[in-house]
Amino acid sequence: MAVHKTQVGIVGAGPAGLLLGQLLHLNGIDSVILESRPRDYVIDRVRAGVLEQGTVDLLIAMGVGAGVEARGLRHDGLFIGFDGRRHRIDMAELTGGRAITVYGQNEVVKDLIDARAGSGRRLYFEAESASIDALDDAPVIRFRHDGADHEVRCDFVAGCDGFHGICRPSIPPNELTIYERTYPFGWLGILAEVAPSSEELVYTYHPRGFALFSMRSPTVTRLYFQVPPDESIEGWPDEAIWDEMLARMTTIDGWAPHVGRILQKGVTPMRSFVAAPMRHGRLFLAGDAAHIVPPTGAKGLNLAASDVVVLARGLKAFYDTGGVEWLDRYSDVCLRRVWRAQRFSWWMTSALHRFPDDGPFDVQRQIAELDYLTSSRAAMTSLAEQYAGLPLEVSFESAGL
Ligand code: RFL
Ligand code: PHB
Repeated sequence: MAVHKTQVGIVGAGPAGLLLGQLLHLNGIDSVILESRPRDYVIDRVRAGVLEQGTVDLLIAMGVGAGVEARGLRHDGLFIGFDGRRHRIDMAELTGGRAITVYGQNEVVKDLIDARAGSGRRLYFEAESASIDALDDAPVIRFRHDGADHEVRCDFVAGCDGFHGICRPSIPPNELTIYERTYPFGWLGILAEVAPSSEELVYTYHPRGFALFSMRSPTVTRLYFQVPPDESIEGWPDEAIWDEMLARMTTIDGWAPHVGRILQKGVTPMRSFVAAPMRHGRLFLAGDAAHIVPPTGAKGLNLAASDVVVLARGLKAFYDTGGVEWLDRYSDVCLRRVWRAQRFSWWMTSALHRFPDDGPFDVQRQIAELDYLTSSRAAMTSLAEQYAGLPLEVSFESAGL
């Protein structure tokens, strides 16, 4: 049995685990990161694309912002499409200059893995954590790596292992309250090798269902549309996908996505989920391990980032002074932001999707809501400030940046 000793054992090398590892490193706190998947799988996995202003500022403050500054696409606004028209919401003008940046989650993860390598701190790929024990006093994480049994002995465990990880299930069920909603649809998403036909995102409400126009770079378009939750991707040849995209997104004035070769396609279910509290003994959950939002608000990755800033602040205070006040407040501080993002994501989802049981009344109500949203400055400002991101609860300085 190989034994690894460290201050913080981090399970999962997604955005939450990698960001936390780097924040701790910058504060001189050691960690070991365990990731069940191979390095290339973690980097190639296509997921989120929208970074809030605060997440971009965080990457820059952490010294890992060179990629997002060079290749990130700053968007000052977004479009809401319905009734065959696109309506622009000028986010920057409405929020005093705040914006979002399109930069793939896989790019963020790659930049952070490079930074981890540069820090000389330990990160094991293909190291699947099997159990965590002794969470009340001296935590131990057991994992398999290179055909052998290993264990990490640490002061704290950060459960950054996503929705399907082992950290949340290792908390006794009677100590957690689960809040959950599943939606009667999923998203079929594609990555296409073609220049985006709009410089900003377009969220479309259509009688056939929701559709979203996004992008990854000046040569790669990312598109989604609403499908039944159990839809099989095998039933969707590329041509049928393009027909459906164009049917939902083409506007009266002739705007439509450019069609190109599909590089990747898949179906994602949609759910809202919160596990509270986000802490048990010396285990702290962060990111998707503790909460899932439907992707309509583009909040998942950004919440993972805000959680770990709060956690880093608490761990820094502990190692600086022995004080546990910030660690004790971790769950409450995070959950306030999590619930506001949940509410926003639920609202965006409800406003823009067709619900199977909805009748003509609901359709007219939805159109009236979108009409109000795109014509009232107050309503647009509300969307803009939430989409660009509500302020973080703790300052970067207090987290040692
Ligand atoms: P992750 O990224 O799931 O990382 C968890 C990591 O833990 C590993 N793991 C284990 N490692 C060791 N031992 C075990 N037993 C383990 N079990 C699991 C996993 O392999 C994995 O590497 O969670 P994290 O770090 O909390 O990050 C969360 C984000 O990935 C997620 O919230 C976003 O991708 C959500 N999301 C979006 N968020 C945004 O902010 N903006 C967006 O535009 C956006 N679009 C999206 C999205 C998610 C999507 N999908 C596929 C769910 C679009 C889509 C389609
Ligand atoms: C994406 O580009 O993948 C994306 C953009 C906005 C969303 C969700 C996903 O709301």
